[in-house]
Amino acid sequence: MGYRKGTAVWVEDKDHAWVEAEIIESSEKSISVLTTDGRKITTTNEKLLPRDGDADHGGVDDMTKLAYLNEPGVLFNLAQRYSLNEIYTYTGSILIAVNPFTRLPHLYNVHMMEQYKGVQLGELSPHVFAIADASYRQVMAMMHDRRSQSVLVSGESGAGKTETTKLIMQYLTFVGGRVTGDFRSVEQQVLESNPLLEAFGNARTVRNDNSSRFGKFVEIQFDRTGRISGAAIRTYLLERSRVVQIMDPERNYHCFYQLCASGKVNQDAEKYKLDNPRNFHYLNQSKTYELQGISSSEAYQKTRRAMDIVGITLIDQEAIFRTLAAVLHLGNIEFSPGEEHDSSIIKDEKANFHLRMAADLFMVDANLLFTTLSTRTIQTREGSIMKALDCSAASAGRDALAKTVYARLFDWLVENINKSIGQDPDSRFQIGVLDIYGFECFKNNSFEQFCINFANEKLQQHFNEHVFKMEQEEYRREEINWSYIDFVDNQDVLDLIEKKPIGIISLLDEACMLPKSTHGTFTTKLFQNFQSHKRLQKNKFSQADFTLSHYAGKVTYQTELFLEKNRDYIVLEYQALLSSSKCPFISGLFGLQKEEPSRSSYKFSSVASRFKQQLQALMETLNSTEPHYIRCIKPSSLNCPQMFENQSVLHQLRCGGVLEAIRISLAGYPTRRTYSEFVDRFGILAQEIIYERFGEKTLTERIIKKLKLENFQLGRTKVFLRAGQIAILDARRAEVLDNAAKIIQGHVRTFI
Ligand code: AOV
Ligand code: MG
Repeated sequence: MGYRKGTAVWVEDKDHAWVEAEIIESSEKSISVLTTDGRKITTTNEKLLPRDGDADHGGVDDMTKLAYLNEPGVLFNLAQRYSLNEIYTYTGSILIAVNPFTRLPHLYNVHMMEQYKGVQLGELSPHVFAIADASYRQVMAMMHDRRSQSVLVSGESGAGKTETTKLIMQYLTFVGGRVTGDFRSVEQQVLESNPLLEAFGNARTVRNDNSSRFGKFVEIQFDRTGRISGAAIRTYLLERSRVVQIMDPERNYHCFYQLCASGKVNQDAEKYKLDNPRNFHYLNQSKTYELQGISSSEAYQKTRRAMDIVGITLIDQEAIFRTLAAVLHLGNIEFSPGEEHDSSIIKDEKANFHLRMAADLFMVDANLLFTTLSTRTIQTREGSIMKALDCSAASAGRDALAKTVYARLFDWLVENINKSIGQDPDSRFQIGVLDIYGFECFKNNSFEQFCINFANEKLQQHFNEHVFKMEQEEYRREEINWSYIDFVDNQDVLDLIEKKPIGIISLLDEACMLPKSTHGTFTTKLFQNFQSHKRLQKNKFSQADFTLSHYAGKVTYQTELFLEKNRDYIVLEYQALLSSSKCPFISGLFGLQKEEPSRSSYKFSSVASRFKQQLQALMETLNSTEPHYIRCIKPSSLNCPQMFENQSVLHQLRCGGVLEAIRISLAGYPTRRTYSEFVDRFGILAQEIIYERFGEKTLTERIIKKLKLENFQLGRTKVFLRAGQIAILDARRAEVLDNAAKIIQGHVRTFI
């Protein structure tokens, strides 16, 4: 299509993704445009997209109101709104939330919550409260079509998922709370579970000072009258390696620093000999100890208070912090080679002090702790023999013990928060809120990224199906045909990952169980089984890598640590050591599972398979609910307010499936206008009939037919147009207006 001079367009740009421009010349061979920042560019048709020259500078609060539902249109609408501190925008019923990186208290006060109560989505400005309210109203709807709801919050690290989740919970406890003023009401407990879990499951990373290192699904239960009557929290895949290994400028879990700073509050730090975090190996691998704007000792008090409210007894609180202290001392136990070949002894007096401290705090025998760390029992046909471990094996074992203890402690917390808040067995309706890690693609991607991206594929499938269904429903409501939509789904990637008996996870589990397997044999087998799978690629340079084409882009995984990280073995010696603790809390952490004696002292269980099962259960829950989607966007990689990086936002819109949702919509009839909107804008194209006494629907049809457009549908209240047709209409409109202007000018001239 040739462009008219002056047509408003977007032109592709290396730095800014897209820039605003106008056509200055357009021929068969080349097109010249003038950008609004004054550059003249010669370009081609593929690098141009139509732009709404009449767009309002304030942007639109719903993307579906854009004249051109294309990538740059969506991007600039968000940017424009963000510059006005309008951080929320709808795309149909999906809420896009752009992280403001600054507190906006006026947005979230009680007055705001009151305003959104009971108001239809779309009547007020887009807001997270509007989504929360919509889910609450659905739960409270007439008995016969009540359905459980879920709010799925996604986005990359630092995009604002956790903050958004907390706002939803705040709103739900506001509308569904009792006015009792009870310090330990269910609502308070639900709210306080957040800071508590954050203390133990969040840490500073390069992307986010308060990054969640676990996934979380909170199900809030309601009774018949719409009051909150219980809640259940499920968590997913806590990052364990962080307990023993961190890199500057990241930190370990917040709770460790809080404990070390507790000296100003009570005697914990002194009692446990934890004066300074700089003395502990698990903390001093990174030089970052403080968080900007946060006092660790105040945070410690907040955690204690949250524990009080949630209902963790003082005795258990003491045991929890003592266990954390034991983990820190454990990390300082160093080994040096013993006299016997490949054996180890405690390195020096200092290490010995930490050994005794750790044993004291775990309330186990110090000699047993040492034996557990420095030897391993191997079962043979002749009976069991004790094998000494060399220094590196002993240190690795020490770290494994620390990780296991921490992971158990975290699970204990979740379990006890659930017990304390209590489940309402009579509740039939819930609102679930999901705060799970977004899609990740780093320079180096390991097993964690594989699991996280697997989870995102699952959720993406759910999202696509939902968007697709919503489209169909709109068409059905408007009583038009919709037999043409076809979209690429991601079932094939999911099969590749999780299908039994042969999929990536199955092959990985197999490799973990066979003694001679390595990550190399695992990848070889993978490529043998999926020689020409279009979602799987080899890496030219490294045999041990594989690349998956995810819905959000390609990710290359380095498999070096896949086998090790997938193995969640429980070393029986650790179990024996800690269940011998005189502290019931600690022995309780380890007395739960009765392990069957096996020939080796390792018992393999697969992290990936367990995660897969958890996801399966989550999907089943979600499938029985009506979903609401919130896509969080991180506009600035520097976490600064009022910065908007186009390329990165575009990438996130793509990963979050926002553009995919738009694509699905484009496959159908993306442009929909009520008949009166249509006639208002395009009536000018058929002036001869506009004053006749036709209804707006008939007028619309006449206008479209006059322009010989095909492929439109007339619904009950709206006209539906295929992609690109609005551009034709706009071009004709511009022509007519142009001519009219010339005629007027002509008149004016003759007049003068
Ligand atoms: P995340 O949950 O998406 O990251 P957070 O919810 O922790 O991200 O948000 C990161 C930071 O952004 C917060 O600590 C706030 O400083 C700021 N922020 C986010 N939302 C808002 C808001 N609505 N108003 C003001 N500030 C906000 V991760 O857990 O890392 O994936 O694993
Ligand atoms: Mg988070």
